Amino acid sequence: MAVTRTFSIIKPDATRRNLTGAVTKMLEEAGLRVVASKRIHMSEDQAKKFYEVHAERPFYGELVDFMISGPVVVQVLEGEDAVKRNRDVMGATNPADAEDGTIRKAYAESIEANSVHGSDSDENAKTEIAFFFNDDEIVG
Ligand code: IDP
Repeated sequence: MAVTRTFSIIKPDATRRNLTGAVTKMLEEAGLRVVASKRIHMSEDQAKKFYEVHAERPFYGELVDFMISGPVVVQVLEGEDAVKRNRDVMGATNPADAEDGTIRKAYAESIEANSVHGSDSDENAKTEIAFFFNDDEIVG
C-alpha cells in the first residue's frame, strides 16, 4: 500500500472543548503522521470556498457559520492509504451512525458539529492541502 497524504480539520466544536490533543492522538494511533499543522480562524470567504461543493445543500449557510465560530486546526496527515485510513478513524458523518473506536463516536456533538473533516479522495486531498498550506510548511 502506498504512503499518501490527506487533509484534516479539527473543527470548532473540538477546539472549544480542548480536544485537539485527544483527536490528534486517535489519528496517530490509527497510523497517521502529522506532517503539517496550524491553528487558524477561518474567514467567512475561506469557509464558503472550502465547502463550495455543498453550496446547494440546505445546511450550507449553517455549516459555514459553524466553521467560523471558533478556531480550527488544519493538518496534513501522511500514512499508508491515508485518505481511507483517516475516513475509517473519523467514523460516519452522523455520530449516531459512527462505530465504536472512531473520533466522531467518541467526540462529535451532532451531524454538523462532528469534530473532524477529512478529504474523501486523493484528488480532493491535494486540492484541500494546497488551499491551506504552502509546500515548505509540510515536513514529512
Ligand atoms: P463528511 O464530513 O463525513 O465527508 P459531508 O457529507 O461531506 O460529510 O458533509 C460535510 C460536512 O457538512 C459534515 O462533516 C457536517 O459538518 C456537515 N453536514 C453534513 N450533513 C449535514 C446535515 O444534514 N446537517 C447539518 N450539517 C451537515
